[in-house]
Amino acid sequence: MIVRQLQEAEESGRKIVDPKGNWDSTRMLLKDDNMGFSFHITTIYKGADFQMHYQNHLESVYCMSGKGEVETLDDGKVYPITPGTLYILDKHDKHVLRAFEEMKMACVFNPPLTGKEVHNAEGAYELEAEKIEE
Ligand code: 9YT
Repeated sequence: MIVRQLQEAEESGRKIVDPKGNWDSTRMLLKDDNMGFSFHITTIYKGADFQMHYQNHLESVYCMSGKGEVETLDDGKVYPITPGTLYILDKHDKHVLRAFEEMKMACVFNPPLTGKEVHNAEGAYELEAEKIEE
């Protein structure tokens, strides 16, 4: 069994900060743990308003705290996000995320991230990013 603590994960280099300033993500469980998914605790900063399109991954996002909304761009639907909301990008949906307050999210990716992914120009993660060395 593997046990990790959020604070220790942050301090050991697992916390990745978005170069565009919208979020940070502590990748607590990654591809080399061999679970078939990765698990991250993500903070979306207040006022963030940005587009993503995970062409190479499926992602589910559970809101633990804060308030915002997610808009799917193909149909223009807007879904409020409050604590307890789970949104599931089951169709690689192109979407915009907006944070009216800082939001704390638990995120799962399939296939798992390798470590240091940040968004490319399309708002996607490449499949083989650099690993986090501990
Ligand atoms: C909700 C979302 O996708 N935020 C961007 C960061 C991502 N969750 C990650 O890399 O953990």
